[in-house]
Amino acid sequence: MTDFKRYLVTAALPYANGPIHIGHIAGCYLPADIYVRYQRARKRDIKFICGSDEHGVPIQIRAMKEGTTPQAVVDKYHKIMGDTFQQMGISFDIYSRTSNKVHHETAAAFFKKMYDDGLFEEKETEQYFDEKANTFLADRYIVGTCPVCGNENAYGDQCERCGSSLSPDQLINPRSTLSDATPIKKATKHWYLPLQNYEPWLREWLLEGHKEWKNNVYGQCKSWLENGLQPRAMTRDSNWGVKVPLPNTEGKVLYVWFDAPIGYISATKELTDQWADYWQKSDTKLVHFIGKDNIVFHCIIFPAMLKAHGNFVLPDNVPANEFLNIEGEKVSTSRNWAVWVDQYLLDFPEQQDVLRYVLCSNAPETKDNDFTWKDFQDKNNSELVSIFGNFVNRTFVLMHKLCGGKVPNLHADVADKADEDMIAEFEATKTRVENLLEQYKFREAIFEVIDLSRKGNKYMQEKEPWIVAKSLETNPEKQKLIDNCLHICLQLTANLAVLINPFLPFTAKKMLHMMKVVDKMLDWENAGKAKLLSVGYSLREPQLLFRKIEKEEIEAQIEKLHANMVKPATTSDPAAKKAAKDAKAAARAAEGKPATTATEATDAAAPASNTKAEIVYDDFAKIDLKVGTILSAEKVAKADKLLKLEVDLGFEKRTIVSGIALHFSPEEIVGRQVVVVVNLAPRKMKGIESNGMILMAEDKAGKLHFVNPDTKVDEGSGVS
Ligand code: B3M
Ligand code: ZN
Repeated sequence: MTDFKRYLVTAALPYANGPIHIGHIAGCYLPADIYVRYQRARKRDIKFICGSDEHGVPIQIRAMKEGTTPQAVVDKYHKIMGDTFQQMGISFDIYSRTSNKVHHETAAAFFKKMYDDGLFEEKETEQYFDEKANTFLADRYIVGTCPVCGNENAYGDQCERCGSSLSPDQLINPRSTLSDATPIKKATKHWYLPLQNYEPWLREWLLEGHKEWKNNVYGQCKSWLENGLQPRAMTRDSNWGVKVPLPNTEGKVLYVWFDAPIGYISATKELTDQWADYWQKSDTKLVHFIGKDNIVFHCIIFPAMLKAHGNFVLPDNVPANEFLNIEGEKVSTSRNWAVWVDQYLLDFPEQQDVLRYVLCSNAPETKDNDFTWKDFQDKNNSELVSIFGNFVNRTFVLMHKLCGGKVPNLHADVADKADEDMIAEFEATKTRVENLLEQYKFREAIFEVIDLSRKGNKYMQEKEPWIVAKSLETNPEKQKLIDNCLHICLQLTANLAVLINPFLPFTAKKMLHMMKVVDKMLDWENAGKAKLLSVGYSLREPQLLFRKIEKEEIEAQIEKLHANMVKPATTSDPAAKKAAKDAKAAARAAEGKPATTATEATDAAAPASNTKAEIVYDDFAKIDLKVGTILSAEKVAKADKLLKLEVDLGFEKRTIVSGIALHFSPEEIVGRQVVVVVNLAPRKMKGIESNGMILMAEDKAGKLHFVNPDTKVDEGSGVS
C-alpha cells in the first residue's frame, strides 16, 4: 500500500550509559530527522519518536564502573543525551525514557497478553549464580581465565585481550564481578519466544514482501532466516528492568530487547491520546531508523512480537545505516576513540549544521565510512562556504549594490535561454530531492541541493551583473539584464532555503531572516516555484551562513582525539594475536546465528570485515617506507620476543626493536634487507629506544615472513 494517511518514525532508543557521539548521529538520528523534517514540510501527519533505553546490562555495568546505582546513571545520561539531540536540531516529537511508569505498564501488558495467549515456552536451564550477592549473573558479570590466551580477566561473553567471543562455561576459574565469589550453577526458569514458529511468516512478509529494503538490511535478514531461528529467552534474572508480570517471579525482568522496542509504543502513548491510530491502523507508515547492529531486533524479533501480539502495524521500512569510523579506526567508547557531540558543540558553537552536513554527505548508507577532521574541514570550506554560502552571499551583496536592496523585476522582453534553464532547474531539483528522500538516499539528496547552488554560481558567473553594471551609464537599458539575473538568483535562494531546510534547519532559518519571510515559506510545496519573493520587496543585509574553518582548529581536534584515547592493553604475543584472529573468523562464520541463552548481554555481533576502513592516497603518503639492511641483531634481556636490530638505511644507521624473536634467531637475519617505516615516532621498549618498525607478513598459521625487494637494492630506496 502506498497511500499512507499517517507516518510514524522511530529512531533507536540509545542506551542511557554515555554521551552521544557522531557515530550515533550519522547512524540513525540525522537521517531520521531529515526524513521527518521533509515529511513535515510536506504537511504529512507524522510523529517522530525516541527516548532513552534505560534497562539492560550496559546500564548496570556503567553503574558499577561509576560506583553508583543504575537509576542515577540513567538520570544523568538521559538528560545529557536529550540536551545533545535538542542542540543538534534532532526534532523528536517526544524524547521519552523506558524507566517511565507508562512504559513499565505497556511492556508488562504486552508480555502478559502474549503469555495468556500461550505464545511463550517455559524452560528451566542452569545458569551461573552468585551466592554471596544472591543473584544470577549476566555473562558480563562473570570473569575468569580465557581458555584461548590465558588472560585472567576475560568476561563471560568476550575476552578483551584476544577478542575471542566466549560463553561463561568456557571460562577457567569463573568469578563473580559483584563479589569475587566463585559462582555456582543453579536452575532458573525463563520464558522463550519460539522464533522458529514465525519463520514461514517472516519469509513471506520480509523476504518476499520487502525486497525494496536496503541491501545491507535485506541481506542480513536473509542470512538470519537462512541460518534458522531458535527460541530466544524474553526474560532475565535481574532486578533492573520491567518486572515479569507473573506470580512468583521475584528477581526476574523482561529481556531488554523485549522491552526497549515496546518503548516506541509507550512513548507514542505518552505523546498523544491518538497513539492507537499510529500503531494500529493499517494506513500508518512505520519506519524504524537504526544502526546496523540493531537490524535483527527491528526486522525479525520485534516484528515477530508485534505479529504474535496482534493488532499492530509492521515496519514499512528499516533503513539501517552501517558504521561510521573515525580517522580510519572503529569507534570505541571504551578506548574513547570517538568524537563526542557535546564536546563538538563546545568547540564549534552554533555550527550544528556543519556537522549535520558532513555527517549526511558522508553517511555510511551502504557501507562503513570514515569521518576525518580533514574531510570535515574540506567539506565546510569548499562546499558550504565556497559554493552554497558564497552563492547566497553574492546574491545578496549584488542585490543591495545593483538593485537598491529590493527584489528586482523579471523583464520578459530580455529573458534568455540561460534564464529559462536556470528556472527550470528549481523544479527538476525538487523532484530529484523528493524521490531520493522517499528512498532514504540522504547523501545523494543533499548533493542535489548543493549542486543547485553550484549551478546558481555558474549562472551568475556567466551573467556577470557586476560587469554589465559598468556599461549602465552609456546604456541604461542594461539594468534589465542585471534585474533578471538577480531576480532569478533571489528566487533560487528562496528555493535553496526550502530544499536545504530538512538537512540544515539552522541555515534555512538564517536565510528566512535575510529574506524577511516567515516559516511558512519553507513548506515543501514552495520548492520548485519561481515566484517565492515578490518584486519590490526589500530584503535584509546578508549575513554569512558559514565561516571558514582553519587548519589550526582541525589540528587541535586531531590532537584532542589522540590525547584522550585510552591506550589498549597491547598484546604482542603472537599466540594471543592468532587466537584473536581465529575468534574473529569464528564470529564471522557465526554471524547471523541468533544467540539463545538467557544471560547474554550483548547480541547480534556486527558483521566484521577483514580490511580496514578505506583511506585516501594522502593518508598512505604520510607513511615513509625505506629499504634497509640488518647490520646486527641481538636478543633483548628479559624479553623473549624482542630483538634489537641495527639497520643501515643508507643515509643513517638506526636502532630498531622488533617483536620477532620467537620467529627468527639473530644469526639468521643479519644481512637481510627489510622495509622500514622510518617516520614512526620513537618508542622505548625495555629501556631501548626503537626508531622505526620493520614490516613483516603474517601467514595464516601466525608465522612471520620478511617483506623485502626481490633483489638487493641500495639502502634508503623508497617504497611506495
Ligand atoms: N539501546 C541498542 C543501541 O543503543 C539499543 C537500541 C534499542 S532500540 C529499541 O544500539
Ligand atoms: Zn583471550
